[in-house]
Formats: sequence, C-alpha cells, structure tokens
Amino acid sequence: MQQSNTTTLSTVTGLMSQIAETGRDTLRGGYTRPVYSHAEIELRQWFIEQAQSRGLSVEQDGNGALWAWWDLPTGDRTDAVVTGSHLDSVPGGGPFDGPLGVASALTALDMLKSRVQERTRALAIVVFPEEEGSRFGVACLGTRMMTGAISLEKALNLRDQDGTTFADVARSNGLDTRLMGPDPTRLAHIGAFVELHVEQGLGLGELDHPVAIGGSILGHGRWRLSVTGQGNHAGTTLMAGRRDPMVAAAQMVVAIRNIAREQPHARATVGRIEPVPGGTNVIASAVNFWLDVRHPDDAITAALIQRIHDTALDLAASEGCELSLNQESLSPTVTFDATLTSRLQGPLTNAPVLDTGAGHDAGVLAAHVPSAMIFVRNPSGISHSPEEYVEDADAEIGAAALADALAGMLN
Ligand code: HGY
Ligand code: MN
Ligand code: MN
Ligand code: MN
Repeated sequence: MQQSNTTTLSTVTGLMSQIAETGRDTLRGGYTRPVYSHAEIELRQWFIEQAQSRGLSVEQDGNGALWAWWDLPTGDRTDAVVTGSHLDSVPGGGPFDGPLGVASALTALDMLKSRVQERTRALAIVVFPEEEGSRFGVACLGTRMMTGAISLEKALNLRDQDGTTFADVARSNGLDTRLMGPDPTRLAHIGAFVELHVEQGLGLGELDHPVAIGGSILGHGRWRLSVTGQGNHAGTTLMAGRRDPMVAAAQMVVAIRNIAREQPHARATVGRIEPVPGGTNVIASAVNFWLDVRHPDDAITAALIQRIHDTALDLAASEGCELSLNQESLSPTVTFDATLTSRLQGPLTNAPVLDTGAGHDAGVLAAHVPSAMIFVRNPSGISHSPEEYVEDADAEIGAAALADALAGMLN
C-alpha cells in the first residue's frame, strides 16, 4: 500500500489509487478482501490514517465498525449526519464495491471542511464490517448486529470456511464479545445516513447520467441446502444404485434457474457449491450449496422458496438422497426515506431515482434511521466481478454530489 499523502491526494481517484494493490486476487482476478483478512485490516488501517490526517477522531464500536467523527466544538454527537460504506469484498470482486463509498466520503469531507463555516450537526464517516457476508455467510453482519437484526448468539456462532467462529475472529481482532450486539445508543445518535455506492447494474449507463438516488432495495435472502447420499470409491462403484448427492444437486441448480425464470423480476443464484469430501476419485457423501433469491415482492420470494424446496426434495428422493434447507438470512424489500431522498434531489438536480437488487448497510439501517443512497455510474453494469468500473470523472462527480447532499444537512 502506497504511503498516504493527503495534502495532495484529496480526490476519489487519488485515494482509490492508494489501495489499488491491497487484496488483489491474482488467481481469480479482482480483489478478495474478506472481513478481518490481512487485506481488509490493511484497508482499515488506511482509512484510520486518512481520517486521522483530516483531524477526525476515530473509534471502533463494539461490533467492529470504524467511526471517524468530524465533531462539533461542543462534542455533541446527537442527530449526527453519517455517511460511509464497507471495505470488505466478495471473492474476486471489483475495486469499487464498498471502497468507493468510503473514499468518496473522505473527499466529500475535504470539500465540506473548505466550505461549511457554521454547522449544528456532527458528521461521521463509518466503515461497517462484513457487508458482503463473504466470510461468515450473513450480509451486512455489522449493521445487523448493531440494529439487533441478528441475535448476538447466532452472529458469534457463525463460522467461516475454516470452521473458525466469528466470536474467535472478533476476539483475535481486539473485540470483547460481551460488548457486541445491539447498540441502541449509537443508533439513536444517527440523524441521517447516506451511503454512496457504485451502481451494480446498467441503470445510469442507459440513462446517460453520472449519479442516481436510491429508491428501494429488493427483498433478498440466503438459504443453505445440504444434500446427503452415499460416498464411495469412483472406480469400484457401478452407476446403478449410486446415491450421488452431486447429481441431485446439479439437477436442483438447473431447476432453481427454471423456477426463477417463471417470475419476471426474480433473481435466483447458486454461486457457491461445496462437495464433501471433494475428491476427484470420490463419489461425494454430501453436497452443500448456497442459494440467493431476490424479488421486489416478499410474498413471491417466499413462494419461490417453497417451490424450490418442494422440487429439491423430489429431486433428492429421485437420486436416493436426503435434503435439508436452512434459511441463513432474509431481508424485506426496503424503500429509502422519502424526506431524505427528496432532500437529495435538490443538490442532485435531475438525478434519477433507481431501485437496486443489491443489498447494502443503508438497507438494514433504513428500518431504524432515515437512510438514503447515491449511486455512481458503472458503464460496465457489472459488479461482484473484476469488470466493475467507474470513470474517474464520474467518481469525482459522485463525491461532489455527496458533499452537496451532506452540506445541506449539517444545520
Ligand atoms: O449481496 C449484495 O447484494 C451486496 O453486495 N452485499
Ligand atoms: Mn457493497
Ligand atoms: Mn457487494
Ligand atoms: Mn453496502
């Protein structure tokens, strides 16, 4: 990571260039920055340095989120204006998903410090942990813990792919599990939360506009399906009579795609599948895979899951296998705060209001504090991939738009 030199690099592209080598995934392409990995810890350190070099006071809350405060002279933090995003990524993700919101917040703060003389509200830049849920399986884990959207017990017992619990990882990163969980006091201090994020889709690309305001987030959930059969030797087991969970799971994945295709606005994805034990010459004894389903209508999401479950049970039985399906997380469709959204439309003149299929911490917070989002154009429309892209000029426009939005909220 390049040494930070904030006297000159107070542009988004300048800040993003400082972290361009952190967590590069040479195998998959893109970036792999799971929460509390070496890469994400390095990004946290970068953020702390950047914030402190701007005179912000930085603290880590009980759940591991970083808060950088541009305090009032009085130190009063009630009704604070908060912006920020996340620094963790999906495996092989793009450079902008998360970090763009953090870098834009730092740049917007530079702009605000040069032009806001009088203010009555403190401003904080926040970095939430485990937004992607890539390590422990539950997206927006940090905001779900802060708001109580997940029980502390369930959160602490989540395990990563090595079997390490979130509790152990949190403790080894200096957190006291007795202080984790719902944080109503901190939540009550947030007067408004605005998250800037790279657009994950082609809305702006087709509208030829650099920024948009978030309208709503599709309801979405994650389920774990476990198919169990009879493990055996690949060479000594004839095809007749096999109870191969890999064959059952493969049919389920295709069936899921076909069921989702029947609903025009549905999205259903199996992006992670793990055979047990996973040997080339071994008939798997079990196959675990994770399902991500999203739809604007929560009732249709529920109906889709029911259909998928019933179909998967039949497919398992046809292969002599067993099936268990467990819900890991479920978030209802969220519409952002109308008052805050209309306040953004002033400074962000003509910015379209776009719905998104991507989940965000702002979506979790929206049930508790007035929340809104600003999206920055991604000409590729692709995200959760190395092909995610933002033009330098649009990145700077995004930060200026965020500064304009926040400037009007500091009194
Ligand atoms: O999965 C999502 O929608 C978000 O990127 N965590
Ligand atoms: Mn994100
Ligand atoms: Mn993401
Ligand atoms: Mn987010």
